[in-house]
Amino acid sequence: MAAMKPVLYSAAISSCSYRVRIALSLKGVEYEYRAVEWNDTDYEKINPIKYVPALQDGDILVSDSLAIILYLEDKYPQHLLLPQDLKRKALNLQIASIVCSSIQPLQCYAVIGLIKGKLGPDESLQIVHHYIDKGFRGN
Ligand SMILES: N[C@@H](CCC(=O)N[C@@H](CS)C(=O)NCC(=O)O)C(=O)O
Repeated sequence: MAAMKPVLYSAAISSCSYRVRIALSLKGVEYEYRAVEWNDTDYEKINPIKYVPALQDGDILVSDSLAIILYLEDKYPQHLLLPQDLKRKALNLQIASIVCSSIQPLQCYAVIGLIKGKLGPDESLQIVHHYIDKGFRGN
């Protein structure tokens, strides 16, 4: 019997989902794509925090892009994403972690949406630029 394809819960404009789709593609893993709408209440049963992405692989459910990518790295050792050299591996994980925890969450819709109406679009854009620039300079 053919193994069931993993299911990726994703959204087209989500950068977090995008990085998982890149990892799946680099590893050549076939998967089922399920588009999640922002107001989809059923999705809460898959991921109580209601963010995309999440990956269902048989009875294993993983959410959060970096956790999913590291799961894929362990499950599908072909086309390794991380270098084996300790120093280079640490640097790669540092960059990934800075993107996931020190750039994206500080300038995402969830945060910029909170100040919507209080700041103009130019000021919001400045905040976005500030954290992206700061994060990338940190690498
Ligand atoms: N740390 C999470 C963040 C997930 C996240 O923020 N996802 C965004 C899309 S990139 C989302 O679902 N936003 C919906 C919302 O803010 O309600 C990850 O890397 O997967």
